[in-house]
Amino acid sequence: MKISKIMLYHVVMKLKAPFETSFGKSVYRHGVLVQVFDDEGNTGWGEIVADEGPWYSYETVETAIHVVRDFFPLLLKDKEINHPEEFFDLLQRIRGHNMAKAGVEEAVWDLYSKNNNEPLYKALGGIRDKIVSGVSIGIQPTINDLVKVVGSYLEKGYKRIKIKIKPGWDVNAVEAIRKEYPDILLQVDANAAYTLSDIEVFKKLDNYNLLMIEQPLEWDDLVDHAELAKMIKTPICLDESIKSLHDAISAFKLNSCKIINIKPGRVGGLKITKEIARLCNEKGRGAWIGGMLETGIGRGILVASATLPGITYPNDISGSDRYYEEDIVEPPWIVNSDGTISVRNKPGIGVEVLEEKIKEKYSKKIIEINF
Ligand code: OSB
Ligand code: MG
Repeated sequence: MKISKIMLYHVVMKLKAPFETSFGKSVYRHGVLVQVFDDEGNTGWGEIVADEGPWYSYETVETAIHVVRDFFPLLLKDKEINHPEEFFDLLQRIRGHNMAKAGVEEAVWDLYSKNNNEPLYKALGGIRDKIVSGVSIGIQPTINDLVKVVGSYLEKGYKRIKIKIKPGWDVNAVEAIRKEYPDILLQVDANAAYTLSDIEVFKKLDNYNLLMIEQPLEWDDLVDHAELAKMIKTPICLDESIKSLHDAISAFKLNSCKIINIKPGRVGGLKITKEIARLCNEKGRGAWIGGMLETGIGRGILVASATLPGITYPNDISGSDRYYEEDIVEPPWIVNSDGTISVRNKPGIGVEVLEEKIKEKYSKKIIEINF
């Protein structure tokens, strides 16, 4: 296939409840939906998970639009793509901008698997037809609120709880949850809010049987994490620091982490997601798929990714209703009563994309890129 056109939709969707992390509070989720067209007019969908501002990583909605619009056609025009795994290398000259690359690459995977009449998870090499869901709970107004929110997700069937932590909202939050729920699968995510000088906090967190602590230190660090890993029992999971297969290899060489939260957007797409999952498997390290509050399009990509061999922990992939009043796909993603999400055995991502709704209700800006 050849790509003949890319449409970008800068969408703005109101979250059901504000999502607060150590790097800020989101009321609306911004993102860029991607629709690619091949030379026969078939289409595939993907999602660029960059946020409005450079808070989680340096990419933003506008940098992603800039890079896709101004540099992708140069590298993709007239290029024959036999398999989506070839796509990442076509963009090799572009340094970084993994979220922009991933969103378009995912759309190529969707298009390819639709053209082959097979579900995306099968095209990827997935090995299971349902994935273990988990929920990521933001910082709440009070500890009491937090314990209530945790309870409400457990009632809905979620089997693993992750809470966001930051200095002043860490040991106290974990202690309160553990008092009420001593045995649940519980983990914490600091989004890079600490330094090695906070060792006393990490030592205290060691007493609460946490599954893991995610990205405690600086967003692109590997060295200090390796030092911390020697001082605490709780396994370290890296998110922000792992931006490529090379980072994953380095992290394991240095023993910076035991587990990787693989986000397809952060690493540049599904090809690299597969490679990192394979590496984790080979090295006996843990892996799971992380979300970025995606719409139903990106969520379908996450679900397919979580079927890969090598994915060994519950994922940050919740039902559509955890995020939004309504989704932009039909049917929305639903968590089964056993805390899993089932794949859809339909071609591609396997959902109907509600194009009119995207265009009329949620798009702030639509960009057409002709090749
Ligand atoms: O650090 O994992 C993170 C959301 C936005 C940015 C960063 C993160 C998150 C989450 C939410 O934790 C996971 C989800 O999509 O439910
Ligand atoms: Mg994280």
